[in-house]
Amino acid sequence: MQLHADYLSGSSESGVVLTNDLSIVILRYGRVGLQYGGGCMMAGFPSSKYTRRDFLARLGTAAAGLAVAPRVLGQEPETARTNVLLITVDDMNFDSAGVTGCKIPGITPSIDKLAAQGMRFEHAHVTSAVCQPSRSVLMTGRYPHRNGAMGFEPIDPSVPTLQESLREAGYLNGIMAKVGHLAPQAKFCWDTVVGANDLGQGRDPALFYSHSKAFFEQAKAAGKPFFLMANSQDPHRPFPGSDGEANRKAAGLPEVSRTYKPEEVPVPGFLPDGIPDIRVELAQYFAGVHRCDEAVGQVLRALKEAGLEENTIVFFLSDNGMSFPYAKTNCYRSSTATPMIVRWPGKIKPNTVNRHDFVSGIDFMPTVLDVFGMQMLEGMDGRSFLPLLKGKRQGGRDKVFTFFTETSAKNKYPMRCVRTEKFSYIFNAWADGQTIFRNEPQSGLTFKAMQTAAEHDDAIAERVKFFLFRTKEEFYDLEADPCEMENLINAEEHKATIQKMRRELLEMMVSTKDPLLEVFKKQAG
Ligand SMILES: [Ca+2]
Repeated sequence: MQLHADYLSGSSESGVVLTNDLSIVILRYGRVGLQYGGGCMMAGFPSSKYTRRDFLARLGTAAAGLAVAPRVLGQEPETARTNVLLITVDDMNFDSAGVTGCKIPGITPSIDKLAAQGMRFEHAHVTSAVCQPSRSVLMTGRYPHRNGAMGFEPIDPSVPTLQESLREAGYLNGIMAKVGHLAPQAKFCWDTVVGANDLGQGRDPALFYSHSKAFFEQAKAAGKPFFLMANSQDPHRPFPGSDGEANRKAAGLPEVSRTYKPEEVPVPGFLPDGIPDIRVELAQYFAGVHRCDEAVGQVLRALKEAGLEENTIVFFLSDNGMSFPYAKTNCYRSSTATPMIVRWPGKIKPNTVNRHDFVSGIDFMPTVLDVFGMQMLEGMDGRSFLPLLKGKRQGGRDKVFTFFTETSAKNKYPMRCVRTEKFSYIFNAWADGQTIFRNEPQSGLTFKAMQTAAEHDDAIAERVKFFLFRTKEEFYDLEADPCEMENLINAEEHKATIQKMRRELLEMMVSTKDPLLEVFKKQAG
């Protein structure tokens, strides 16, 4: 950093050896960490040769970024810095934490404690219920079709990322696990990368502690504010104790500290109860939930021990719902609802719950930019919910749009959804009566057990058949049917509401140039 400041002030000739290749200056400036994660091209600064005069002249384009981070120039006291810690968990359902309603005693003490220290949102949703699209939305503020990562693809290189803005402003960018789910890596400017292999397959709480502690100390030593994305890979499949996990044990997966009996765990309302194998698999899932909570707790412990708790805004969320039928990789409530918590000491009133405002994945990047007073970028679909964090009101927070396009195996099942507090409307472009839905949440015990039970239970048979084939449109009354079991798309009494929601979806698709627009116009209604 000193190198950078000296260079700007023109004093670099006195004792500091500098190259005139700007990209090298910037890369050196950012190269602080456990492992350098790849190059990051600053906007307007291609990696050709530049003189110091060129550098200063071109600095104008980046001046806003530097101006909002005067600490880069050493003009702001250490205590005034704000860091961002984003902790994500992988495939945890919104209601699997104690604070969000799970009745298993002590299932998520760390998440519960974080909620008691901050603000929790009851209507937070990710934008797409699968890893890479969900995470790419967070870091671009754009819907999947507007950032390029509709499935397991890299974002469009022309789309600006949050990490690029932060890099420009002098922040240290770090990531732990799930690294490949933000691509191409050069667009995400990681100064520090801790791969899943160094974190017990992204699931070892003790390694999350030691590596996050090292990152915080590195940021302090570098004199930089930071953005750290700490990603637990629990409770993603393979669940602890499952056959799938046994096959991967040699790869460094840690043991769980707690296991659950099938009779101890709740069965979500969208799955049938009374089937032994479903409870067996849910018990495995909840062992993963508890372990992800331990990872959350260890990262927060490291933050506190580093003395950075007061100056760090912490965001917590799950990147999508649980990997069971009718949740992950769909557009149901349990697909995208996420137990979002934000803690910011002295700024956010502790132990508050926002029960009505809808916030979603597209809002994360603009909110972080707003927290830092940084310039909003053009082209983002989301908007800052900082006013809500400060206890103020904000209009237009009555719905979210959610998306699904393709599986990790590249099978396309395009869906769109508009969701309010009272109703949800889902459009399944792929549902043609022939195409069969096949995806990861059907692996393991639960879906097989449903298929077996379907042989002698008509209600379960109907649920299995509907899941496999769906229908073009779905509509649910969430007050009467929060688990979205009864499709009311043909209900006369909801006709006006359904039309209104179709119109809202259409308007979003038109305004964002959704590639599914023409299909929707032809097939909906
Ligand atoms: Ca996930």
